[in-house]
Amino acid sequence: MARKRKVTLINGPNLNLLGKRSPEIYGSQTLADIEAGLREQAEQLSIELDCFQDNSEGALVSKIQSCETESDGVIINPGAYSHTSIAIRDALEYLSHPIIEVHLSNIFQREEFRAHSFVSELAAGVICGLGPKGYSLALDALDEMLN
Ligand code: CA2
Repeated sequence: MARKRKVTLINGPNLNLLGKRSPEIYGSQTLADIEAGLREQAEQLSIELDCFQDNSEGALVSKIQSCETESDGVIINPGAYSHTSIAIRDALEYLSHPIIEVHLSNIFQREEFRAHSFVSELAAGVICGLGPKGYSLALDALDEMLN
């Protein structure tokens, strides 16, 4: 029997606050709600989903490094580190698996500093502005890529 495909969902700083503040920008679903929906979707697709969130850059870098052996594909919302972190970019560059970058908000409609992400050039695809649906679309895209 074929080995189950593994996808890691990584969320960066402050995304643990989803649903608790700023619903006008980020919506009303909590991160736990989003992860639960994605786990259901993953089960339908016979994908093993690992969900991870951390507020610190080092923890995110370590998690990304572990994905090389622990995962077949990565969905990442690096939060504000998208716009600042060369360490996260370098860790992602070392991965040989497909990466999909997701942002809940449309980063191009906001402050100018959000319009550049160090991650985007490494990503197989970038989804932004569609709220939590973006994670679901990313999982569907990885399902196709990993088949
Ligand atoms: O739109 C996105 O998903 C972002 O990655 C979210 C980051 C922001 O820095 C990026 O520019 C775009 C911020 C996440 C903060 O999340 C909060 C959620 C609820 C309340 C406060 C912050």
